[in-house]
Amino acid sequence: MSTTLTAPPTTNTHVTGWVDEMARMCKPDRIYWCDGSETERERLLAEAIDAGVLMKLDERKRPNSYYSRSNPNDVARTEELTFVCTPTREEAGPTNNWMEPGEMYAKLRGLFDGSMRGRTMYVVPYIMGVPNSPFSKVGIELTDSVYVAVNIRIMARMGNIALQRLGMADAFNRGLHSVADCDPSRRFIVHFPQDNTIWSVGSGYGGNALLNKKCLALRMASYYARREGWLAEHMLLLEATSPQGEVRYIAAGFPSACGKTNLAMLVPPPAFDGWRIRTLGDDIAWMRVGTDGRLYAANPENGFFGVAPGTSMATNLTAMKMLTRDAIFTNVALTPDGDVWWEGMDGPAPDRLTDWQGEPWTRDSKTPAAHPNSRFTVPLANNPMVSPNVNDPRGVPISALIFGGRRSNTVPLALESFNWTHGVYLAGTMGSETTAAKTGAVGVLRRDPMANIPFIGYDAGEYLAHWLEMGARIPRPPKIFLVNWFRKGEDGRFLWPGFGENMRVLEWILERCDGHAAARETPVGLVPRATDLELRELPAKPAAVDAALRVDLDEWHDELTLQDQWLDFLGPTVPRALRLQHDLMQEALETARKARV
Ligand code: OXD
Ligand code: MN
Repeated sequence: MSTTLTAPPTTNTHVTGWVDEMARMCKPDRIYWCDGSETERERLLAEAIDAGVLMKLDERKRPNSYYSRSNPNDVARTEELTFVCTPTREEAGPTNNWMEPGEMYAKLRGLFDGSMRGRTMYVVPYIMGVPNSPFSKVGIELTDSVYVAVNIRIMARMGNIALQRLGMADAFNRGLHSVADCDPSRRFIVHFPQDNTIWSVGSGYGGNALLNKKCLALRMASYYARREGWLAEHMLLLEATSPQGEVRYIAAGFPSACGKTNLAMLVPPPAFDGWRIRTLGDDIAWMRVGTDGRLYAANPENGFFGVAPGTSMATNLTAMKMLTRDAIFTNVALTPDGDVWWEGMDGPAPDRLTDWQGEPWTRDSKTPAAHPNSRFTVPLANNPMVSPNVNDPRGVPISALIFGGRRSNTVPLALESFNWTHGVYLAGTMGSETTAAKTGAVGVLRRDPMANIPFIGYDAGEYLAHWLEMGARIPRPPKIFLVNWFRKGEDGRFLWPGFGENMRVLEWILERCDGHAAARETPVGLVPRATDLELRELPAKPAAVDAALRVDLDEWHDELTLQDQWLDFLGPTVPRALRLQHDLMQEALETARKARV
């Protein structure tokens, strides 16, 4: 029998009955109900330090901040071990792993049976979204990881507030998580959308273990969003204020570790004096049609779980400021004086460090000091440039939807779609070179619809159909754009300087939304000419900008072939409108290729 350390702060028998049932299976020594209080925060942190899970960083250098090192076999999302267990395989579609739900439950029960022996089961109730918002959702995660409990406390509104919001209802996500023996051969991250249930075993990594984030707020939410007529997307949210004081909102989707956090916190270059970018979110957007016919978006998270390497004063000043305190760092390097370091941080590397695996590191070391997917977790409120509207329960009205992949070729710096269907085609067939945020090879081109492929909780063809239907449901839809910050020249160097300079592209996009800026029509979309962009003081050569903006008809010929293969792979549920869109682009492209010779 487990000892209950704190009394359940609810009489909701749907909750208490389920916690009892899960405890009977996992057999923890103790059960602890998190209330979300400040006292509890200290208690959990002390427990984590005692258990060797967290280390306190030097209080003078990095106040109220902690360091954690994971098992080296557990440093990224494991998509190959992530499942969506709908009643039929077709419902999960070709981009998800699938197993019959009964069979999967049976397999996982075997792994969870007794997995929490000798450990505490933390009951972590949370709300995704602003508590008084129609957008928000309640979940409860049962976990044997104190690291997970303290991270969810940062990433969501956690504790009694969630149980109060739930009242006596049954409408909560049931998350069960055990690190168990952290063995990759017994690691599963499994979604049962029909039961509003997620079971995750064998990993403590954020995206696999903080079930509120990728599992609930994207995979499960996307499943419900389709049924209920809204969108759950892998997108940042930013607020742009022009020198004239006009405020506009942009949602932008990029694959993991492709600069969402940096774009959400962009600092405009000096030539953009008077512009201000403020952040609403850096990873997830829930979007619904508002009563005024516009698309409204809200960030369901309350914190940032960002990639550390590459973050510096030059690339993301705002992030560096928000990380000066109250953060948890995972798998970065440790300095001898109790602070953190990662590759890409300003200045030269310190002489000596302890690397992410706990080994001594010097500047001559051949391996990186911080893991390429090392992370920080920090509260949203720490961001000095957070938007004052971040907690608006209605969300914010979106002017532009931007999608971007990491493409060393083909895709120009910016591309505006001709209309909603064309935008859904461009985003739905988008490709991106893989990064360290997931296990497996890095730099491999894969198709990543809406930068959301790891997180679409159902058949991807149906997902694209849902996007088309959403267009028909939004009386005043945002425009859809593609961008590419990552195109390279023949010398292998990036053509566009990126980071703050991306403001130049954002300005063009906002002006296009207002019908001001000009663009050139190409067979694949509307592209800015160099003269359509504000390029004053840009630290790049005009030839590089021209190359970044170029639509190469031959590259696009190959790209359209790959896109066609992708639609074939997705299969019969791909909407016909997207097939026709492909054919239309191909015809236009071939006409242009013939006209060229
Ligand atoms: C993330 C990811 O952690 O996309 O946000 O992997
Ligand atoms: Mn992400």
